[in-house]
Amino acid sequence: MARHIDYPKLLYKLQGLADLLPGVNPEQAFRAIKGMDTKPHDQLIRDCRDFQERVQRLTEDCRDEVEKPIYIGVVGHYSHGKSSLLNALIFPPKTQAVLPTGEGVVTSMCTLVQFESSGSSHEFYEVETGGMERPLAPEEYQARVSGRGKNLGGLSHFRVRLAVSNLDDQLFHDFATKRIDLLDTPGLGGPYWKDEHALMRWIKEFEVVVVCIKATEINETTAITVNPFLKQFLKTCVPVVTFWDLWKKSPDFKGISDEVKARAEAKRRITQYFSPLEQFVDETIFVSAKACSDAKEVAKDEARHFTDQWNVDNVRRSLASRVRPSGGVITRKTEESEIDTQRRSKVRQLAEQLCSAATQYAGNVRHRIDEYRPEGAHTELLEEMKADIGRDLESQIDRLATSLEKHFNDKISAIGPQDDWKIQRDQAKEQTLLEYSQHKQRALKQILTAIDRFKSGRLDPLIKSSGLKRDVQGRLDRDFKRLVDDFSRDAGGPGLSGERDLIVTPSAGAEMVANYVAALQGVAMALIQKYWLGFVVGCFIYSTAWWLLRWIPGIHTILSALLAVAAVGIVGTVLGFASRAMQKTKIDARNKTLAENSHSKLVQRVDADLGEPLRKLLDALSRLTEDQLAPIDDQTRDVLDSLKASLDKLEEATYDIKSLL
Ligand SMILES: Nc1nc2c(ncn2[C@@H]2O[C@H](COP(=O)(O)OP(=O)(O)O)[C@@H](O)[C@H]2O)c(=O)[nH]1
Ligand SMILES: [Mg+2]
Repeated sequence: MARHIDYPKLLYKLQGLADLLPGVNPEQAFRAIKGMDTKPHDQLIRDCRDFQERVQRLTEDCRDEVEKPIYIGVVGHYSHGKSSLLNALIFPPKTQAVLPTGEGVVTSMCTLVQFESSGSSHEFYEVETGGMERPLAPEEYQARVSGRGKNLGGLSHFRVRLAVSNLDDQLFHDFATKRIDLLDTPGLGGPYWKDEHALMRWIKEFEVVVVCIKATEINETTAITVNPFLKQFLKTCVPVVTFWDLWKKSPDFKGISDEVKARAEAKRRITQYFSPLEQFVDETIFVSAKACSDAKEVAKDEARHFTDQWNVDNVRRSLASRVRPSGGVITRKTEESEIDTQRRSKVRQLAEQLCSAATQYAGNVRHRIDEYRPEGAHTELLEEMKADIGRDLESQIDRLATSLEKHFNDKISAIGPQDDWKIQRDQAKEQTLLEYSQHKQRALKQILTAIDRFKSGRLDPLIKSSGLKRDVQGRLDRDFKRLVDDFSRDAGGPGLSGERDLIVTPSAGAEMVANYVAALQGVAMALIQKYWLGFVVGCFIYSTAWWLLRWIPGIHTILSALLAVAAVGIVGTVLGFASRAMQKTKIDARNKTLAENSHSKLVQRVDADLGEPLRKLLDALSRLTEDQLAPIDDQTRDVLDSLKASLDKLEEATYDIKSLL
């Protein structure tokens, strides 16, 4: 046998599931993110909203099904004793009838009779077509239901809530716990025939219908009014022949004196006229509700045919058999009544539908979350930008250094020994720097174009999909552009920082001093080492000649002239040394200049001139972008993570529900 469903537990779990639903809609959370435009997440939000609504609806359907009352209708021709039967069924004999009864048309509108375990007194309401309710005093109800007093336009039905504690039968406790309601209907064929539509609506809701047929009117007239309704109703019918105390008075039973035969005749007539009741005819109950309510004693000769409650208790038993497990006594916990089985299968079907829809939707949404979850793509992209542009930059720097080196070296090398080194060198420097400036402009332009291309081709689509608000995006664009423009203006202007120091022109002063000292040393050494003997001999001969030949007139002039010639020779030698020293100084200066402007040194200086500021620009650009995108990404991730957690909880809740089915 199928498992029982613990309805209170199921309702509790359904409520738990419904409570989780706000968590599966990230709309609010997304909207709360500052500077965030939800557009990229709109599809996800829509999906979640759909999900939320659908699960909510299914949850409510399921809850409604659990809580839905089961309706048992009492139908029949008017004045065939429907209200009387209900009164006798529900209330102890000799109590004042709650449902009004009487000759002619008394019940003008349906009355829903409900049972309440906890209530202490009966309550009466009128229910408007829109569902609004108004409490009524008991007498007011009696008057209104009979159509007396105010007209009933706009009313849908009456509702009576009976406190079970005031009724003695256990059956109604069952009715209260199982939410089984009885419906007293206006008689068919009466002037309230116009209520036919209302009755049709109710008929669809009925699980069981008690069909009252007056013993004296089991005929075609009654059948014509009752059959159209019965044909619409395909579930269980309980035929009840009312006024059974009067059968003998009916010409239909003429010639029959035996009650058993009368019953057989009544059943035959039912089969004859009421074809929809044919399959239930064996279970027909013969009652006298009025006699029961009046607590009229059953005559001795009738005692065979009536219980002391005039068979009204049989009607109660018949209903109990449908409400309670077979036999009326719950022998096993798993045993269920027919009504319970039906309810369980419906509830199970709806709950399963709910669970599978929830799981499926949760799966879909999870899929979407994975699609949308920002995994720091912008950080990666900004790194890529720095690396890409950095590579470009390196090759540009190398190219610039090479061309600097080539131009300057060529010019320096071309300075001849006769040229003025300083002037020529400074000219070479000026020209080289001028050319460098032009090359640099070109390199800059290329790099800035590359940045621009990277921004529009790679960064912009990412920024767009990030969910950054349009105005924030605009501000980011402007700031980005401003940084680039500021840089390009500074870099393009005359004399970017350090540009003049690109070419170093070292002074060769130290070398010159050293060279001249060396030259002097050379002269002195030459004199001392090579000519000291000659010098001494010369000095001796010269002074001897000066003294010995003093008698020769004019000899001193001649000797002086000779000394002058010798002195000139010495000075010439010294000058020769000096000029060599100067030449050497020039070569030293050139070599020193070339060494100071080697390729590697030039690369360093160009890097300081162009590379460093550009790298700073790239850092600033990436920081700017990161500062805008990172918070959005972080918060988006948080929202999506908590959405995921809610989905997990929701799925867990559906597993819980499934385990109850
Ligand atoms: N003799 C007799 N009278 C009955 C019986 N049931 C109902 N009545 C009377 O028949 C009249 C109509 O009954 P009511 O319950 O209002 O019929 P309804 O229009 O079908 O609800 C009332 O005056 C009742 O007292 C019965 O079993 N025997
Ligand atoms: Mg009635």
